[in-house]
Amino acid sequence: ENTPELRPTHPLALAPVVAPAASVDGFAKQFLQNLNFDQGVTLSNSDVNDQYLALAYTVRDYLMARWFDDRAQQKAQQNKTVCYLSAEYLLGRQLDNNLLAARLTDIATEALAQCGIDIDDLRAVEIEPGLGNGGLGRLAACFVDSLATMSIPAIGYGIRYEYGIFRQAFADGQQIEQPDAWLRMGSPWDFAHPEAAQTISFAGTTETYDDGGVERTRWAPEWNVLAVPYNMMVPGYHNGRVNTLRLWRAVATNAFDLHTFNSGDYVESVRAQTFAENISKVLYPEDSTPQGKELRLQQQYFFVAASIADFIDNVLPDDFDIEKLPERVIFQLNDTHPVIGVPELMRVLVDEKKLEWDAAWAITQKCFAYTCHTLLPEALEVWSVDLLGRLLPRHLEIIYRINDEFLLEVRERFGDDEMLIRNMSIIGEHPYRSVRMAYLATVAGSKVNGVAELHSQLLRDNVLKDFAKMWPDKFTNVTNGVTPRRFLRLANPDLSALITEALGAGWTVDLERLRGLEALADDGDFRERFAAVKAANKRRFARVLEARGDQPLDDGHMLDVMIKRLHEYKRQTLKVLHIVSTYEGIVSGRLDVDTVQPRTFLFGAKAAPGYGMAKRIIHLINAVGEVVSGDERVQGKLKVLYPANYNVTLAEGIIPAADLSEQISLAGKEASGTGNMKLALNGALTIGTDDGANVEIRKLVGDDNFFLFGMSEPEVEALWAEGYRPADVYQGDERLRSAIDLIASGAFSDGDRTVFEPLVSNLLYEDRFMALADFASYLDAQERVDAAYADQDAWVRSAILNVARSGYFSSDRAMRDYLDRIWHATPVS
Ligand code: 475
Repeated sequence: ENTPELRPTHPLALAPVVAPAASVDGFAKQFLQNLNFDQGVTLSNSDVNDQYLALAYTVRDYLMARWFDDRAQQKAQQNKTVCYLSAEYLLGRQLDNNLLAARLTDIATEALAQCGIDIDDLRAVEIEPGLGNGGLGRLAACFVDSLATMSIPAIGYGIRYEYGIFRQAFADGQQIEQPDAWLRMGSPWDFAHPEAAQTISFAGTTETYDDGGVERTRWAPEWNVLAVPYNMMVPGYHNGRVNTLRLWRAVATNAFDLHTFNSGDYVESVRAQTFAENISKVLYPEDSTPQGKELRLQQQYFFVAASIADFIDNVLPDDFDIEKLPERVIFQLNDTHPVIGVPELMRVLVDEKKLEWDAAWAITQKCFAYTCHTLLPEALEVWSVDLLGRLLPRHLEIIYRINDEFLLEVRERFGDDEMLIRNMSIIGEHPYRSVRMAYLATVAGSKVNGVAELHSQLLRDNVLKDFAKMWPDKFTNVTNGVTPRRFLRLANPDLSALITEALGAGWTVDLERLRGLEALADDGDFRERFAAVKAANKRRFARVLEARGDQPLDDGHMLDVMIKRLHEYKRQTLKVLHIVSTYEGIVSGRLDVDTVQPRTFLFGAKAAPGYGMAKRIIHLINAVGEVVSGDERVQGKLKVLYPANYNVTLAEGIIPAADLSEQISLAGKEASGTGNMKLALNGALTIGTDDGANVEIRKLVGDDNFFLFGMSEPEVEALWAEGYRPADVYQGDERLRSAIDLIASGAFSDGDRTVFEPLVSNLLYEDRFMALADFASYLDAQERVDAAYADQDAWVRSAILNVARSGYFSSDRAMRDYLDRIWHATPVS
């Protein structure tokens, strides 16, 4: 902005930016140039990381002109922009996705081959940016992909954590965490813009002052940090568009050390800068269980305040009339992590832009919408008033006023029902005074959505029922989706080729076209080819395991996968009980080993480092795996695989190879799930409860192609109401008793009965997620799975129908729903 007006005369400076030639020669030339002049090595001196970086720079070079164009057009058109505010983006590797989007895969492969390089070797060295925990973060990554592909003006805003989700390793079957130094070998996909840094303030005091007869408030903060944006390209698929993901990094200001810490000790004041830089240092590894730590609130305010300021200062034109803000932006709140943006926008409008409170509030309410991703009460974020008031004193005042006016509205509407007022208040009083962020988001947002039909209904009926009564139209549903580019086209190239051969190429951006495969499910020839693809994917995944040094994947095994965060409500324990029960059946002679369907049970899951029970479950899975896989009496029929450090890259290997998808959460607990969609889309059959998006998957693929088991959500409620005693279930079911007894006996812990005792007694005497109550039904469903798998031809038919009927779960469809129901933004023309 402060660059003086340039007056170039050189013809090159006047010409438009052009991409390198889209040919093998053009690519090779650009690649070698980047290797020489950006990496500073010759081809013969370069190592694989040099080559990977030069390749990444080259891909970038092809996208650059489009990126410039897109920004210019968006600036010119002044369309409404979707600003997706998310503390997490679980992106996965970038290279292949960007090659695909820019149609460069073949050219790049050939150009590198002509340089003597196998592109697969370069693919392998990319470290994925793991800037998220699980479903919520991966969803954000799918959404920005779809927005770019649909030419929607959108900016993803988030945090550039220096350390992403920890790397998981196992020692004696137990999880250990290692830091994820993902930036160590370079980060070729982002661009730092220190000149566009925002100053973000914290703490201090507020005071009122007389502003020409109007009383206003100002905030005198105590300390600042700089938020430096790093821009990443988000290329649309084959549409020539490139959107931006803008991630903020915290950097100390000069004022920071001088003002607050300067005591004449230079070394100490420089050292103190790390305090500020800690804000973007590390991703909190808790999934679905916020910890209420001060640094986390700092992170949240840091990125949201920077994003709002960035949008107003840099995206809007200089002379913009701020009262028109809702015409130009919608800030979508990805769960409650960015909700502090609500009082921040109020502060900007009232204190800085000097709008009246009511006008500011009317604007703010139109500019935000809130997506809730959970149903677990413990996952609803609250901040103690103490902490929030200390860190953000002005924001706390604003929250109080929002609440006062909101509660007046409640009284007007429902009378002086003090119980109701207490229940709906944004400020909770027990066990300590706190700000309920989900309530603040609900009061402030123009819309509130859940992420699957059942979830949205439970939000309306339970978690936010008083709010839904007050504002029925505020509540809506948008069922989640996944990007077909990454999770079908890239992850499953053979199936993609088969689909393209059958249906033509358009399905990648119009996934409902997969319906065309339905007719082919009855074509024996097609079934054979489909089965051959699945078999090839298993072999490919077996090679991935081998390269990682994991246990092998045996031929002829059904691949039964449970891949998701380790959490009690997801019930990995129920899966373990099935494995143990089958094993126990074989060794006790109850089951004839010759009739047992060979199966490999594959787990992929990280546990939050502080979540003791989840870590114990990991230990149990590994312990059971070691015994079961190694017992000769099992004759190799049952194998348990638990490759460490499940991440997006590993998921891309597992999902296309999977036969069976385990979606076995207790009904009413899993908001949606998205792995369930990815697996169905790749032809795995689901064994699942009526929970989250499983409900919609089952409706679409049909009961014949889905293994339903377990209590429904109303049945779960009824059982709780009546009094659930898991020990009674244990007593009444011999198979269950044998399985649990075997674990309790120390059979999986070298005879040591203490190791898994806490887990066993939790199941017997608490079992919050009712694994025992659903056990019998689960085992029955697993028997149906075995019977169905024995008829391979029928199984493959079901698998094809799963693919054919999963088009609805494209994140493109989810984006259309957000656009129609919430955002009302239109594509760039
Ligand atoms: C749901 N993460 C899935 C997915 O909608 C759903 C919470 C706090 C702090 C850090 N991360 C979180 C989540 O709550 C989360 O990932 N929720 C998940 O969102 C996308 O499919 O059912 O559990």
